[in-house]
Amino acid sequence: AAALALLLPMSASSTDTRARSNQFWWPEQLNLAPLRAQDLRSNPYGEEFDYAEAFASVDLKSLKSDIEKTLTTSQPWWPADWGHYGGLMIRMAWHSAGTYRIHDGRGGADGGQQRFDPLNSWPDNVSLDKARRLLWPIKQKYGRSVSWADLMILAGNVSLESMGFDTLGFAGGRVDDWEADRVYWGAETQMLANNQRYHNGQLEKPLAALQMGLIYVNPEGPNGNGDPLAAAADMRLSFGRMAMNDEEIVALVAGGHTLGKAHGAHKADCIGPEPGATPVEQQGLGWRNRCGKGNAEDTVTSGLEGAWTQTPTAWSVLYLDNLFRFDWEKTTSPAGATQWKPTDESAQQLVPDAHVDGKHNPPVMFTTDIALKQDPGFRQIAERFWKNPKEFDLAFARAWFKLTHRDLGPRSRYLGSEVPQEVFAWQDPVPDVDHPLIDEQDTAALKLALLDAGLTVPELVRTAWASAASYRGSDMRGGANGARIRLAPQKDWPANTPEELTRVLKRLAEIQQQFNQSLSGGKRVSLADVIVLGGAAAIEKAAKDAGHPLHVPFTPGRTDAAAEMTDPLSFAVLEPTADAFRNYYSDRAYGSPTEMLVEKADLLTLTVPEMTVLIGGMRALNANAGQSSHGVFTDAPGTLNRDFFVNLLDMATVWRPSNDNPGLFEGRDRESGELRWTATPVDLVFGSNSELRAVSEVFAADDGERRFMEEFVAAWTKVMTLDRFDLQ
Ligand code: HEB
Repeated sequence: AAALALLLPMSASSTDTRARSNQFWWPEQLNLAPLRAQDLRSNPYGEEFDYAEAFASVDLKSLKSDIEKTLTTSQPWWPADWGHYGGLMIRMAWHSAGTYRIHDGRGGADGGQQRFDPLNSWPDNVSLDKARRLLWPIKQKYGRSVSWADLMILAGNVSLESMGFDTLGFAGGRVDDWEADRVYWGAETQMLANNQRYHNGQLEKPLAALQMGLIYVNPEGPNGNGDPLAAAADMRLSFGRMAMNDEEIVALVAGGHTLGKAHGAHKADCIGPEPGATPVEQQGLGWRNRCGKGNAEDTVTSGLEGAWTQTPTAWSVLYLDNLFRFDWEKTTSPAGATQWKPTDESAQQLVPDAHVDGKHNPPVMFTTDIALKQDPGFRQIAERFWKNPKEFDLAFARAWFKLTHRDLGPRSRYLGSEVPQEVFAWQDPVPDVDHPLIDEQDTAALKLALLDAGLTVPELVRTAWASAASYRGSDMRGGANGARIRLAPQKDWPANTPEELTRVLKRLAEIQQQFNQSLSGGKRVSLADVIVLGGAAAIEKAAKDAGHPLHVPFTPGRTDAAAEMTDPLSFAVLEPTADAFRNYYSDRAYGSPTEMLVEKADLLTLTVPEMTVLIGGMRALNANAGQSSHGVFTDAPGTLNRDFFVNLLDMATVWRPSNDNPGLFEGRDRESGELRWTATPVDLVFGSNSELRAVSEVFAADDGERRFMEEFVAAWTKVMTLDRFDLQ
């Protein structure tokens, strides 16, 4: 018994009576939980709730004036610094948006995830529980018509405006989540652990923050080392993974720290546990401060202390002015944190205290602020901003709008009366439809032309999939609209089999042109639509060839984006380094082949049955990247059939790892030993993982044919229309 006990995972204790997941017993097992979370049933507003409609009923002006009033009404339970909550609210908005990361599009303001642990309890989010409680009366008043996600960002905007800054505007449309997103925030088991997420000197992908529990970087420099140049490198890396360049970094940090203050009046041992670890009577408010009044001038948030400027509730260029006019030396806050103060005697009394009348303090800088002065690249930009405050204002306005709207998806999702007119490249814009669309008759004729174009079913399917499946639900980027598949960098992605793709797209464009010439009444069809319709036509043919004719729905209305509005660097992060649906895997993927299967399915917002039926159907359609035959368990490749499931579950086949091709598998006839099929781990997991096997059995059963066909078409159509926000 003693030996057996040793095999238990470390955290197992005989008194812990909670149900344990299979991940606890078999941590290596594929975790399908992210896909289970696509279920809408935990939304208390119900599945029918339409947020856009609800938001349209809100008078944005009066909502903003309600927020404005809250900002300047100090509450005794959490007194406002200088009588204005603006600084706190801007930090809340920035921390809400700032978790966004480009490599998987996760994080960001959408969903209002800051309400939930772990973000709610991250050490970097100290005191933001108070900011949200201050806003509760407004949330209560507007109810479902204003999401928390929108409210947090809007509160940041109103704060800036209330303190004299002209923002570019605000778009609503962020829909609240109702449970914590299952985001991979890092492997650490301790908050703020040092140096855990670097492998070969590289920050682990898709992470963007440098330590667990931080939004981005440590204000005291890497691991708190107080080195501004090293801090600059961290800022570039980390903000880079938030899609921000040097100019945007300088604008954001200088702009943000123009307002508000840091809080570190006492040592950290004054502070109680974070919200997630508080007893019920604290009602989710964490970090209770036992020292002094516990708030106001005794507040402990980050442990750094002080304001950057002499007017912390009014927009100015004083942050940059102080940074360059004074020499700065290292000092420690009352809490013991490393920060910087001016050497100049005359500067020691510049900043009025936030709470104590008549008291004055020196301005402060963090190591990450000093980085803007010491790093040559940052310095050049910061000096330019200092000398040209108008440029600084504009740069901050643009960077703030991008920061807070980056994960809201395309402009067609923007709601409300304050959406800026200007179109930004990072919004991945597509042109408006400015002509009549093709009707059902035209569509039928075009389908015939597409099937008569000398292109195969797999070619048409692969091309449509490559185009649409670049979508990711995390930040609503990618997808078929815009036909950016024909532009750099997508046309050259290895997963897209570029030689074939170029040839297919050329042919599709010829057909598009001929067809458009034949249309009357100004009607036109875009290449983006032709690509998707090609997939639909191919699947209809593949189903007919399998003896089961069916209809694949198609709705025209996509347009073709120009190369000028396509920033190749910004699109590079959408590259599928693995796409299990095309049985494609590269060593640049940030997970194993099967983990990347669930990752891709999750980014495509698929459920477990949708993922399963798509894999089986795509294999039968012979749609693998590079035309490999792994997982194509059928004698009739290119037709739509459920042979993948039937043959995978067939006990007459026995599977072994391939000797010649490490990472691949061979399926042989159990009796004769004859080679029948080859497979990747992705193919085999549908027979080995017990939950996936359960779904595979549904399609392999004798009564599963119809279900398979219908579910495949439904899931395929879902993927093809993920970016059609105009249809929803
Ligand atoms: Fe910041 C504050 C850090 C960026 C905005 N900041 C803060 C603090 C800290 C930090 C530590 C203090 C807290 C307390 O209360 O204590 N940041 C930081 C870092 C970074 C940043 C590290 C990177 C580099 N910020 C930023 C940005 C922004 C900001 C980007 C925006 C835009 N902040 C801010 C504000 C504040 C702060 C507004 C104030 C708050 C109050 O007042 O409460």
